[in-house]
Amino acid sequence: MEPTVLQAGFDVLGDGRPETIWLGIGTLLMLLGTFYFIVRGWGVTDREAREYYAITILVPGIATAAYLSMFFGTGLTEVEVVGRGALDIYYARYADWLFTTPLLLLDLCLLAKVDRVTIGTLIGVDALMIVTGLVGALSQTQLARYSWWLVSTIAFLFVLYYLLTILRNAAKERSDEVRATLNKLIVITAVLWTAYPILWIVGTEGAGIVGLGVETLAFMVLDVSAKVGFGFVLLRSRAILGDTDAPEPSTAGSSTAD
Ligand code: RET
Repeated sequence: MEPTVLQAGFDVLGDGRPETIWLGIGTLLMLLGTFYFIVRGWGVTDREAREYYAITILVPGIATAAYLSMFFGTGLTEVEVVGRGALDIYYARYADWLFTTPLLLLDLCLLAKVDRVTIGTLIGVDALMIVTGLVGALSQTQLARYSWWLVSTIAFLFVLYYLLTILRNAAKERSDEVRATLNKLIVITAVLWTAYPILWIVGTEGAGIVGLGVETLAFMVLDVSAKVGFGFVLLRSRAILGDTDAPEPSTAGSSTAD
Protein backbone atom coordinates (compact mmCIF):
# COMPACT_ATOMS: atom_id res chain seq x y z
CA MET A 1 0.00 0.00 0.00
CA GLU A 2 1.40 3.40 -0.99
CA PRO A 3 1.78 5.52 2.11
CA THR A 4 -0.12 8.75 1.51
CA VAL A 5 -0.86 11.53 3.94
CA LEU A 6 -4.21 10.00 4.74
CA GLN A 7 -2.72 6.57 5.22
CA ALA A 8 0.23 7.61 7.35
CA GLY A 9 1.94 4.75 9.08
CA PHE A 10 4.28 1.82 8.87
CA ASP A 11 3.28 -1.83 8.84
CA VAL A 12 5.64 -3.01 11.64
CA LEU A 13 4.19 -6.51 11.98
CA GLY A 14 3.96 -7.09 8.23
CA ASP A 15 0.26 -7.99 8.45
CA GLY A 16 -1.03 -5.22 6.21
CA ARG A 17 -1.84 -2.74 8.99
CA PRO A 18 0.21 0.48 8.52
CA GLU A 19 -1.34 1.92 11.71
CA THR A 20 0.58 -0.59 13.88
CA ILE A 21 3.49 1.84 14.15
CA TRP A 22 1.28 4.28 16.11
CA LEU A 23 -0.18 1.51 18.25
CA GLY A 24 3.35 0.28 19.04
CA ILE A 25 4.53 3.78 19.96
CA GLY A 26 1.35 4.25 22.02
CA THR A 27 2.03 1.03 23.95
CA LEU A 28 5.58 2.14 24.77
CA LEU A 29 4.60 5.67 25.82
CA MET A 30 1.83 4.36 28.08
CA LEU A 31 4.24 1.86 29.62
CA LEU A 32 6.83 4.57 30.19
CA GLY A 33 4.18 6.81 31.77
CA THR A 34 3.05 4.00 34.06
CA PHE A 35 6.59 3.30 35.29
CA TYR A 36 7.38 6.97 35.65
CA PHE A 37 4.36 7.48 37.93
CA ILE A 38 5.18 4.31 39.92
CA VAL A 39 8.75 5.47 40.53
CA ARG A 40 7.57 8.97 41.47
CA GLY A 41 5.02 7.56 43.89
CA TRP A 42 7.29 4.98 45.49
CA GLY A 43 8.14 6.75 48.76
CA VAL A 44 4.93 8.79 49.06
CA THR A 45 3.31 8.37 52.46
CA ASP A 46 0.69 11.12 52.54
CA ARG A 47 -2.67 9.33 52.52
CA GLU A 48 -4.43 11.68 50.07
CA ALA A 49 -1.45 11.79 47.72
CA ARG A 50 -1.41 7.98 47.67
CA GLU A 51 -5.03 7.97 46.47
CA TYR A 52 -4.15 10.22 43.52
CA TYR A 53 -1.09 8.12 42.71
CA ALA A 54 -3.09 4.86 42.75
CA ILE A 55 -5.73 6.25 40.39
CA THR A 56 -3.28 8.04 38.12
CA ILE A 57 -0.97 5.00 37.77
CA LEU A 58 -3.90 2.74 36.84
CA VAL A 59 -4.88 4.99 33.91
CA PRO A 60 -1.77 4.50 31.71
CA GLY A 61 -1.49 0.94 33.05
CA ILE A 62 -4.90 0.03 31.62
CA ALA A 63 -4.08 1.89 28.40
CA THR A 64 -0.83 -0.09 28.00
CA ALA A 65 -2.86 -3.32 27.90
CA ALA A 66 -5.42 -1.85 25.49
CA TYR A 67 -2.73 -0.51 23.15
CA LEU A 68 -0.84 -3.81 23.18
CA SER A 69 -4.03 -5.67 22.24
CA MET A 70 -4.65 -3.24 19.37
CA PHE A 71 -1.02 -3.52 18.26
CA PHE A 72 -1.29 -7.29 17.90
CA GLY A 73 -4.73 -7.02 16.30
CA THR A 74 -6.68 -8.73 19.09
CA GLY A 75 -8.62 -5.60 19.96
CA LEU A 76 -9.71 -5.23 16.32
CA THR A 77 -12.89 -6.32 14.57
CA GLU A 78 -14.49 -5.84 11.17
CA VAL A 79 -17.92 -4.29 10.72
CA GLU A 80 -19.87 -4.50 7.44
CA VAL A 81 -21.37 -1.08 6.85
CA VAL A 82 -24.02 -0.61 4.18
CA GLY A 83 -22.49 1.28 1.25
CA ARG A 84 -18.99 1.33 2.77
CA GLY A 85 -17.92 -2.32 2.87
CA ALA A 86 -15.90 -3.80 5.75
CA LEU A 87 -14.54 -1.29 8.28
CA ASP A 88 -11.67 -2.02 10.67
CA ILE A 89 -12.85 -1.07 14.16
CA TYR A 90 -10.43 -1.02 17.08
CA TYR A 91 -12.97 -1.76 19.80
CA ALA A 92 -10.30 -2.15 22.51
CA ARG A 93 -10.22 1.67 22.67
CA TYR A 94 -13.67 1.68 24.19
CA ALA A 95 -12.68 -0.89 26.83
CA ASP A 96 -9.74 1.36 27.70
CA TRP A 97 -11.87 4.53 27.84
CA LEU A 98 -14.65 2.84 29.82
CA PHE A 99 -12.24 2.36 32.72
CA THR A 100 -9.80 5.24 32.29
CA THR A 101 -12.19 8.16 31.72
CA PRO A 102 -14.03 7.48 35.03
CA LEU A 103 -10.66 7.29 36.80
CA LEU A 104 -9.58 10.63 35.33
CA LEU A 105 -12.90 12.16 36.39
CA LEU A 106 -12.45 10.66 39.85
CA ASP A 107 -9.13 12.51 40.17
CA LEU A 108 -10.95 15.77 39.38
CA CYS A 109 -13.81 14.96 41.79
CA LEU A 110 -11.35 14.25 44.62
CA LEU A 111 -9.63 17.57 44.00
CA ALA A 112 -12.95 19.45 43.98
CA LYS A 113 -14.20 17.38 46.98
CA VAL A 114 -17.69 16.88 45.57
CA ASP A 115 -20.24 14.52 47.14
CA ARG A 116 -20.87 10.91 46.17
CA VAL A 117 -24.04 11.62 44.22
CA THR A 118 -22.16 14.06 42.00
CA ILE A 119 -19.31 11.56 41.50
CA GLY A 120 -21.78 8.77 40.67
CA THR A 121 -23.78 10.87 38.22
CA LEU A 122 -20.71 12.18 36.45
CA ILE A 123 -19.15 8.73 36.09
CA GLY A 124 -22.47 7.18 35.04
CA VAL A 125 -22.99 9.72 32.26
CA ASP A 126 -19.38 9.30 31.19
CA ALA A 127 -19.83 5.50 30.92
CA LEU A 128 -22.99 6.10 28.87
CA MET A 129 -20.95 8.32 26.54
CA ILE A 130 -18.35 5.58 25.93
CA VAL A 131 -20.83 2.71 25.57
CA THR A 132 -23.04 4.59 23.11
CA GLY A 133 -19.90 5.53 21.15
CA LEU A 134 -19.03 1.82 20.96
CA VAL A 135 -22.54 0.92 19.77
CA GLY A 136 -22.15 3.58 17.07
CA ALA A 137 -18.78 2.17 16.00
CA LEU A 138 -20.33 -1.31 15.64
CA SER A 139 -23.49 -0.16 13.81
CA GLN A 140 -24.12 -1.25 10.23
CA THR A 141 -25.69 1.81 8.65
CA GLN A 142 -24.39 5.36 8.50
CA LEU A 143 -27.68 6.66 9.90
CA ALA A 144 -27.33 4.46 12.99
CA ARG A 145 -23.67 5.44 13.38
CA TYR A 146 -24.41 9.17 13.24
CA SER A 147 -27.38 8.77 15.60
CA TRP A 148 -25.26 7.04 18.26
CA TRP A 149 -22.58 9.66 17.83
CA LEU A 150 -25.21 12.28 18.63
CA VAL A 151 -26.39 10.40 21.74
CA SER A 152 -22.79 10.01 22.92
CA THR A 153 -22.03 13.67 22.24
CA ILE A 154 -25.04 14.78 24.28
CA ALA A 155 -23.71 12.70 27.19
CA PHE A 156 -20.33 14.34 26.64
CA LEU A 157 -21.89 17.82 26.88
CA PHE A 158 -23.28 16.83 30.30
CA VAL A 159 -19.82 15.76 31.39
CA LEU A 160 -18.39 19.09 30.23
CA TYR A 161 -21.17 20.98 32.01
CA TYR A 162 -20.39 19.15 35.26
CA LEU A 163 -16.69 19.87 35.01
CA LEU A 164 -17.03 23.53 34.10
CA THR A 165 -19.77 24.44 36.57
CA ILE A 166 -20.37 22.01 39.43
CA LEU A 167 -16.77 20.93 40.00
CA ARG A 168 -15.43 24.44 39.63
CA ASN A 169 -17.99 25.83 42.06
CA ALA A 170 -17.34 23.09 44.59
CA ALA A 171 -13.65 23.94 44.51
CA LYS A 172 -14.34 27.49 45.74
CA GLU A 173 -14.07 26.05 49.27
CA ARG A 174 -10.62 24.69 48.67
CA SER A 175 -7.12 26.19 48.90
CA ASP A 176 -5.61 28.41 46.18
CA GLU A 177 -3.20 25.63 45.27
CA VAL A 178 -6.00 23.09 44.75
CA ARG A 179 -8.14 25.55 42.80
CA ALA A 180 -5.30 26.48 40.46
CA THR A 181 -4.46 22.84 39.75
CA LEU A 182 -8.09 21.87 39.31
CA ASN A 183 -8.74 24.75 36.92
CA LYS A 184 -5.69 23.84 34.86
CA LEU A 185 -6.72 20.16 34.70
CA ILE A 186 -10.31 21.02 33.80
CA VAL A 187 -9.11 23.17 30.90
CA ILE A 188 -6.75 20.40 29.70
CA THR A 189 -9.58 17.87 29.97
CA ALA A 190 -12.20 20.02 28.25
CA VAL A 191 -9.90 20.82 25.32
CA LEU A 192 -8.47 17.34 24.78
CA TRP A 193 -11.72 15.44 25.31
CA THR A 194 -13.55 17.71 22.83
CA ALA A 195 -11.20 16.49 20.10
CA TYR A 196 -12.43 12.86 20.50
CA PRO A 197 -15.97 13.25 19.10
CA ILE A 198 -14.59 15.45 16.29
CA LEU A 199 -11.95 12.89 15.34
CA TRP A 200 -14.53 10.09 15.51
CA ILE A 201 -16.98 11.86 13.18
CA VAL A 202 -14.35 12.84 10.57
CA GLY A 203 -12.46 9.54 10.95
CA THR A 204 -13.21 6.05 9.69
CA GLU A 205 -15.98 5.48 12.28
CA GLY A 206 -17.92 8.47 10.93
CA ALA A 207 -17.64 10.22 7.57
CA GLY A 208 -14.32 8.61 6.61
CA ILE A 209 -12.68 11.90 5.60
CA VAL A 210 -9.56 11.03 7.61
CA GLY A 211 -7.96 7.61 7.01
CA LEU A 212 -7.23 4.98 9.64
CA GLY A 213 -3.49 5.81 9.79
CA VAL A 214 -3.96 9.48 10.67
CA GLU A 215 -6.87 8.68 12.96
CA THR A 216 -4.83 6.11 14.91
CA LEU A 217 -1.95 8.56 15.23
CA ALA A 218 -4.26 11.35 16.41
CA PHE A 219 -6.01 9.14 18.98
CA MET A 220 -2.60 8.03 20.25
CA VAL A 221 -1.41 11.62 20.75
CA LEU A 222 -4.71 12.52 22.46
CA ASP A 223 -4.66 9.43 24.70
CA VAL A 224 -1.06 9.99 25.80
CA SER A 225 -1.73 13.68 26.53
CA ALA A 226 -5.05 13.08 28.32
CA LYS A 227 -3.55 10.33 30.50
CA VAL A 228 0.19 10.84 30.94
CA GLY A 229 0.18 14.63 30.41
CA PHE A 230 -2.77 14.98 32.79
CA GLY A 231 -1.08 12.75 35.40
CA PHE A 232 2.13 14.71 35.09
CA VAL A 233 0.40 18.02 35.88
CA LEU A 234 -1.62 16.46 38.72
CA LEU A 235 1.14 14.55 40.50
CA ARG A 236 3.61 17.44 40.25
CA SER A 237 1.22 19.69 42.14
CA ARG A 238 1.25 20.16 45.91
CA ALA A 239 -2.54 20.20 45.67
CA ILE A 240 -2.62 16.41 46.02
CA LEU A 241 -1.15 16.55 49.52
CA GLY A 242 -3.56 16.28 52.46
CA ASP A 243 -5.05 19.55 53.73
CA THR A 244 -2.47 21.51 55.68
CA ASP A 245 -5.27 23.26 57.55
CA ALA A 246 -6.91 19.97 58.52
CA PRO A 247 -7.35 19.40 62.27
CA GLU A 248 -4.48 17.64 64.00
CA PRO A 249 -5.15 13.94 64.66
CA SER A 250 -6.42 13.75 68.22
CA THR A 251 -4.84 10.43 69.16
CA ALA A 252 -1.19 9.61 68.73
CA GLY A 253 -0.63 6.58 66.54
CA SER A 254 -3.71 7.06 64.37
CA SER A 255 -1.69 9.10 61.94
CA THR A 256 -0.80 7.54 58.61
CA ALA A 257 2.23 9.78 58.12
CA ASP A 258 5.55 7.91 58.03
C1 RET B 1 -16.68 8.91 21.40
C2 RET B 1 -17.78 8.53 20.41
C3 RET B 1 -18.33 9.68 19.69
C4 RET B 1 -18.89 10.70 20.59
C5 RET B 1 -18.05 10.99 21.78
C6 RET B 1 -16.97 10.21 22.14
C7 RET B 1 -16.14 10.69 23.25
C8 RET B 1 -15.00 10.20 23.68
C9 RET B 1 -14.16 10.75 24.70
C10 RET B 1 -13.09 10.03 25.05
C11 RET B 1 -12.08 10.37 25.95
C12 RET B 1 -11.08 9.57 26.12
C13 RET B 1 -9.92 9.78 26.93
C14 RET B 1 -9.06 8.78 26.96
C15 RET B 1 -7.83 8.67 27.58
O1 RET B 1 -7.33 9.30 28.38
C16 RET B 1 -16.63 7.74 22.37
C17 RET B 1 -15.36 9.02 20.64
C18 RET B 1 -18.43 12.20 22.58
C19 RET B 1 -14.44 12.07 25.29
C20 RET B 1 -9.72 11.02 27.66
